[in-house]
Amino acid sequence: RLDDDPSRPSYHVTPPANWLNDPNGLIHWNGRYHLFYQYNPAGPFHNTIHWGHAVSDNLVHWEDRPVALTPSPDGPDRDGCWSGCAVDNDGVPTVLYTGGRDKRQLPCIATAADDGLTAWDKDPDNPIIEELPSEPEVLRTEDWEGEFRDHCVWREDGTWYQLIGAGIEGGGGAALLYESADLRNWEYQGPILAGDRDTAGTVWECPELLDFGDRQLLHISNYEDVVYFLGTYADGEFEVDRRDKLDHGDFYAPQSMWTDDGRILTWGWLPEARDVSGQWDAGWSGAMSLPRELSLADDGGLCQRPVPELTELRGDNTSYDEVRLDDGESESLPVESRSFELRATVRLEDADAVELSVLESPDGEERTPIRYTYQSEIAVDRVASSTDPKATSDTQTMRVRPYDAPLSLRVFVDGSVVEVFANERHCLTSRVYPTREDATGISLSAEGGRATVASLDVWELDSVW
Ligand code: DQQ
Repeated sequence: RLDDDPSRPSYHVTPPANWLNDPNGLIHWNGRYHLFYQYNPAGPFHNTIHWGHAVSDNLVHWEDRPVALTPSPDGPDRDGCWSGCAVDNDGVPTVLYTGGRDKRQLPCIATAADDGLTAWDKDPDNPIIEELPSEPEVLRTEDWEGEFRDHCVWREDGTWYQLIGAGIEGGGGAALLYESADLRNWEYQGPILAGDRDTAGTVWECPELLDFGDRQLLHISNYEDVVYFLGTYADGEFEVDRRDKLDHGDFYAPQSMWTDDGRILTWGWLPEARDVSGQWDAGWSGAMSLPRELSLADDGGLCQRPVPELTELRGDNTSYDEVRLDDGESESLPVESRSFELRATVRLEDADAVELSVLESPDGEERTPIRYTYQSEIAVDRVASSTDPKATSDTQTMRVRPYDAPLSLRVFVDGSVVEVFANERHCLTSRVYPTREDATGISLSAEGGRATVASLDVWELDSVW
């Protein structure tokens, strides 16, 4: 593992070196949590994608496993083994993924050859779907004979169902439904939901349907954002009653695992926010988000919280019952770290905003402020995060609810990751690249009035490897 780079996260899953993108094939199998991911072992760029593999007994500590899927030179996945999911087919762990070959995207299937899920047998009949659906017609581009990929598979009353992400000719993205008795022969049923191109993107990648009992959630990745729709899914149709983004920052193509104890855990790809030459210099690219537990609140909204297991990583603690801030006053915390969790309750009193600045150099040349304003907005300001011109310098924002109560904030800083959870509902993840060794400070300040930060804790977090 590359590990001497201060930008390398230590408690977010990363590839041992080289390139990582989407989480794939998430499965809790024989008591172990398996996380596969889009991986290029040849370098820190997206090409000839394999499936990398990491495994954990407790969702906290991870171990690298050998590459699990490799493109077959003569197979339908010759150009890449793209995203897909895993299911338990009556005791046979099975993955469905997209093979790329020439200009085609071809659904493939493979079954586990060992209990550790380290080797997979690809089905000789791959691809399992060859014809593109014609109603509605799948979008063709210069690069692709059909935008038709990524798989979400589940079983209901003995029948298998599958969603494949697509783009529709003349329309927007869509999640297409298929049905099968045996995971190999699939019958097309039509879109469960299709988006309006202007508001939901031209292609939907990595669709996933999650069941919360009487309500369902469908999320899709539309090249820019991960949009989720909450509502009800029945008889092949998704009825939307609300929609938002799963994360408002650098987070893409998430996938979820149903654990044996009935939880829905979601990981997303945290792409880099530095240019390709910066990634090339680093020798690695991409990290996974923390595993997030998804559930529905009493008011029907979506809750997202880091899995409770992560508290096991907590080391040295700095704690305050209360920090009172006057207008313009700034308070530095006695912590120097690039790898910590901060938890606090923020009350604005009569202030316009409270700023929590992380990865801050003593002179403030490099710093990443997380600003909470009276308009109930959280902004992660990357304008001064790094003096490296290869790093993105902008501001990412999200709205938080409820508007009138104190804000409960959890911030996870890890090398180049700043992952923010607000009110256990809204997430904003940013990638930042301080260059200075002393960009490890944390400070708090208020603007335009007084504010209180209560129950403030900072824990240094250990590595998960
Ligand atoms: N990444 C995969 C595709 C998917 C995209 C290729 C989303 O299967 O559509 O690496 O990031």
